[in-house]
Amino acid sequence: MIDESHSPYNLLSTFGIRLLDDLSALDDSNALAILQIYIVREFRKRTRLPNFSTIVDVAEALKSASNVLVITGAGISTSLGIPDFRSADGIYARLESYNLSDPQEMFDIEVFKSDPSIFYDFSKELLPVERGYSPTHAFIRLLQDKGILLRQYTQNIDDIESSAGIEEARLIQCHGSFKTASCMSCRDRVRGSTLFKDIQEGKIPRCAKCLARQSTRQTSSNDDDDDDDAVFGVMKPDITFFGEQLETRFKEQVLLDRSAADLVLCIGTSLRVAPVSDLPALMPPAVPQVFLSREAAGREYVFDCELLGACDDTVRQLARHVGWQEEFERLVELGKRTKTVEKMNT
Ligand code: CNA
Repeated sequence: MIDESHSPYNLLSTFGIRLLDDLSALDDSNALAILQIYIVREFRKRTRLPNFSTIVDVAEALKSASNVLVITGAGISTSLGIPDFRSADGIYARLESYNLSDPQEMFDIEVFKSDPSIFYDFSKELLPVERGYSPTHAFIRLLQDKGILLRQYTQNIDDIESSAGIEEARLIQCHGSFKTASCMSCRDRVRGSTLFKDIQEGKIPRCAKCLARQSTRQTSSNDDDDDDDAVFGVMKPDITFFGEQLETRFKEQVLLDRSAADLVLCIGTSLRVAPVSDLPALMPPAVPQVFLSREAAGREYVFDCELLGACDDTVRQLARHVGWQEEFERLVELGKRTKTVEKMNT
């Protein structure tokens, strides 16, 4: 395809992918999209590595690793009281109480534009209000302290990684985060925490600059076009909604990291949300891949080792096996104290 001797469409038939008659007149970009899905699916047919299946194997790999790639999801924050989406007590189980029929509506940019209160109604549950961090965050921080954290790709928007001290350069917040927020009208960007009080009180946070401009305009003339716009001056946390582009660093960094990673740890995620769910499949086959979560991944994929259970317990066991127990517990305590200090200040 690079030297243009094969079109995506021809490659589809070369790989034996038979399309429905309706799809026989695909243009190149659509054919490429389908080809991409099949290539990823092919990669996903990974063969388990020999002699790598137990927690001891993972511990040994950690001892010799220099570039650990960590993929995380909502499960690493549930012990802090932030619900995930898909667990039995997760946010999706309570959709009706938010008057929603489809979970995707929660993060749909068009839904937000027509009624931001829907998003603000449930998002108060996801706020990182007490900036502590979980033992799993502590473990990832320990990897960084040991100089072996290549990158953490987090799907989480709670920005607890920052509280745990994960350096910006080591962290890709694939779906953005509550760290900053921008005005839907003038794009002015502020610290996300400045919105938290309004969100907790059930108010829609507004942009001070736009409100000031609006009131000046209203006093000078009665003309007020902005009233028709449901999101005029509404602040939106810089998290990626369906219909918006993913963090730009994501794609570039994945390509660099895929050749450097020597161990992949996938923690506290159902692995159902693309493109993050495709990350393990993009790694070279010889790199050991470990899945640490409460239940099996939501998509069929061969990990070398699956350590199912509460991830805080699993990483504690891992730290013990590697001989990092003391340093790990010190960071865990620090995580708890951060929370206490915050509580004392409020
Ligand atoms: P998900 O689909 O809700 O899956 C979470 C997974 O974690 C489930 O399979 C659970 O079984 C597992 N899990 C829950 N608690 C634990 C625990 N203590 N130990 C081990 N495993 C546990 O969430 P994903 O992250 O996979 O999906 C990606 C979505 C979720 C992203 O778009 C996020 O923005 C979104 N989300 C983020 C947060 C947050 O930032 N804390 C909270 C809720 C949802």
